[in-house]
Amino acid sequence: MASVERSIDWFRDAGRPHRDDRALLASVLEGLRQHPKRISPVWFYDERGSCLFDEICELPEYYVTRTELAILQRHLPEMAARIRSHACVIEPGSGTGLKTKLLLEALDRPSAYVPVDVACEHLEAAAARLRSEHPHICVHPVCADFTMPFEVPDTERFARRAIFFPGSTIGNFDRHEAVRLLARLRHLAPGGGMLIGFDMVKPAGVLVPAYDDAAGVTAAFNLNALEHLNRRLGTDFDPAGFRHRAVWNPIASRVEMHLVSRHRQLVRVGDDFVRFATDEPLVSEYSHKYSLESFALVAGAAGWRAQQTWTDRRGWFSVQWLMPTVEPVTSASDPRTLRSPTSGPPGTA
Ligand code: AVI
Repeated sequence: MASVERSIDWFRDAGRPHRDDRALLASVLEGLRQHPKRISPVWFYDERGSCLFDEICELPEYYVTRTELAILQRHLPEMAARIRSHACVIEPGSGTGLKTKLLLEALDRPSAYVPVDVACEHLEAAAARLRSEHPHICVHPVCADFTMPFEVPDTERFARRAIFFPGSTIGNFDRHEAVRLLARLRHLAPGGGMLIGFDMVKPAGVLVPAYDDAAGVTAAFNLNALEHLNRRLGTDFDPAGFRHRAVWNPIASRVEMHLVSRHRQLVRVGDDFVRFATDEPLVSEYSHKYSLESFALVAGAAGWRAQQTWTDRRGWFSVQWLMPTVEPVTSASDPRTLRSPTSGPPGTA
């Protein structure tokens, strides 16, 4: 449980510019003292990292974005029928990109759109754009960390709510975090549903290149986290002293992104030093892949049940319309029911 608390803290801390830097440093240092060493994937997303992520979404090897988009384009009328008319759409992580635009256009007279994101300026700018494109929809951006409790504007108190959570963002949380997050979102939409996209298990020969592309964009994205840390917290990581690695961990059912130390080195983190051995990995991201059954367990533990499932022909990605169950099917804190190893693969733990 402690590791769950810690890693949700990571998401929260790194996104908050007003957090005092010492607390942020302490949180980074805590991750660097784990075995294996870890940093939060939030460190990917500075200005450059966000551009690199956009590039990743266009890569031939990164099937995730285009597969989900194709499912949405094919089945949007059915999805819109599930969401029904006059809905208030809440989007954690506020992708104000193509998927959001397509969904809002497919819906019958949506009453409001509530994007939720910690990047406040970016959020306001995107909201202004959306308002001018869709003057009939009330856009209420909420500047908040969606992994923490947040309020939907009071004006939307009585609207039927639908959560839109695409992109397999849920895969970047371990199973216990995912249950906690989905349970929190369930309370946000009492009686409403959630349209969620998640990536599915597939051969390692497809998964690994998706996270280790030939053009080296994902490698640059991964290494950029170190530049971001240096700039934001004054650490002295030498990005040239690390190499990118993506591995498929079949036991935990996830792709892991590592930054592997090329040689023995010491890195200054605040007033402390962190020692890296040659070939020692620093884990920068987990991207969990689900089967329909394993996702049903996670969703069920959070009090959701799939009412409709859409997948592509290869079964690589799934979009589901979830509705709340009366009671969560399992206890979120019971590791036996979830069967979710959270430690690294043999050799890295
Ligand atoms: C944002 N998230 C769903 C991406 C993923 O596939 O886990 C992040 C990413 N990491 C490397 N490539 C893409």
